[in-house]
Amino acid sequence: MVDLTRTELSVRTERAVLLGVILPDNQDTEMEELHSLARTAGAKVLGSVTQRRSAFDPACYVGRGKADDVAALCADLKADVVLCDSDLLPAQVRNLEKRLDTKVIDRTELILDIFASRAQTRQARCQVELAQLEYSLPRLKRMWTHLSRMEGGIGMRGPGEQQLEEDRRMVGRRIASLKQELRRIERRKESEVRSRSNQVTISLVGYTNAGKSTLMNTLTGAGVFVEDKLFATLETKTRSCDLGGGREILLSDTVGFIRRLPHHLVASFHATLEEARQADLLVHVCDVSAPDLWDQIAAVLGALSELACDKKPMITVLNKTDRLDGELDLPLIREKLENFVPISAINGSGVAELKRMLRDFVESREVEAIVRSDAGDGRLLAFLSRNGRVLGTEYSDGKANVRVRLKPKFIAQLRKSGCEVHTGGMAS
Ligand SMILES: Nc1nc2c(ncn2[C@@H]2O[C@H](COP(=O)(O)OP(=O)(O)OP(=O)(O)O)[C@@H](O)[C@H]2O)c(=O)[nH]1
Ligand SMILES: [Mg+2]
Repeated sequence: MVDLTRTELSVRTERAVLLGVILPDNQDTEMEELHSLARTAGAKVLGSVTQRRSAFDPACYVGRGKADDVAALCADLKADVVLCDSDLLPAQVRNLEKRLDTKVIDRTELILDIFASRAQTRQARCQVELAQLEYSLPRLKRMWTHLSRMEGGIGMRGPGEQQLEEDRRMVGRRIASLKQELRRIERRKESEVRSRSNQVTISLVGYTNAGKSTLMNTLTGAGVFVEDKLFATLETKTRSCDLGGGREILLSDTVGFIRRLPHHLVASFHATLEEARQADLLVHVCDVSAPDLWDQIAAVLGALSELACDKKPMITVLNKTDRLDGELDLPLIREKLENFVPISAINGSGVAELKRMLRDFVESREVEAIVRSDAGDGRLLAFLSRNGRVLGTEYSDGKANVRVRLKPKFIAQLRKSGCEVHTGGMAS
């Protein structure tokens, strides 16, 4: 009998069997994605079993007959773990583990494990640990021995229920302290992002592995990490990007999305996605060579709406055109997308067109204005050159007329502080 206490959720070196229920509206490609997730997590995939059903079995996820087949397969292959393509209820995990006599990890736990193994900054580590504690807590019997060390040592603990209670309290304290730390980091991040608000900020968002980091490197030469695995990027990176024509923007590379994104992860990665939430424009990077392109697009749009940034202006980048065998189905794409551009971030085709679109966007955000001020008002002049593009200055009657391109919000700010500002294309 294997140890079913689920003390170790990591599957980094485990021998795994994949198990999926295909519901009537699910795609077969989802098992391929589970395979990628398993591979990314470091597991060795030995086999894969699916069952078509109209609903999950409430007790065991798959039917009992199927569960017995999987048990035999696991014994044959000497599997250590069964990775399920869905999120299971705590009782389903327990029942399935008993029937299969192996550890069972569900989809959210698998994704959390990948995030845990990749988190590098203090913030990412806290975010993942919080998500793991909140998600796994009801699914565990006990795994908190590692926490007792962090909490300063609990010593001998009682058996059974008493032990469980103690574990829960300890976990509760750890969750509270992680939340506190994350709030601190989040406040710092927010003010950091806000302080940059004088520059146009653009965020690369999209499905995991679509090529966001590759495009970031192409546009900025930033040298960020790229890998043909899921969730290569966990931390947002922001770099300035020269679009030509005197236009510079801030570009951020963000963490990728996936369909059925674990809700706890979205919540705890809120701060990481702060850049996307504050961005003036989203560039949605898609892998146009993916067989499930439209499902991926829908998953990203769903996640963006959960983050309340689905109303932002967006350009869709159809990346990896170099991998297409035939032509793009442009009429279909035009029907579905408003603003798109096909590119290859690897060989650079279409990138010039994307830059032109980004430049157009930046220019559309600014308004030309004439600001009248006392000629010696150094503070105002400094404000204008910091927050806009000064086109020229004329002096008359001891006044300076500064012609400047500015974001509308700065014009409002100037007017509010009593400054005389003229807009509306006048040159006089
Ligand atoms: N053929 C081809 N491959 C590309 C292109 N852009 C990116 N890739 C490859 O796609 C894989 C994923 O690229 P990344 O840039 O890491 O993707 P990402 O969207 O940042 O992924 P995550 O950070 O994991 O969400 C890498 O193997 C890249 O080399 C492209 O235009 N053409
Ligand atoms: Mg990336």
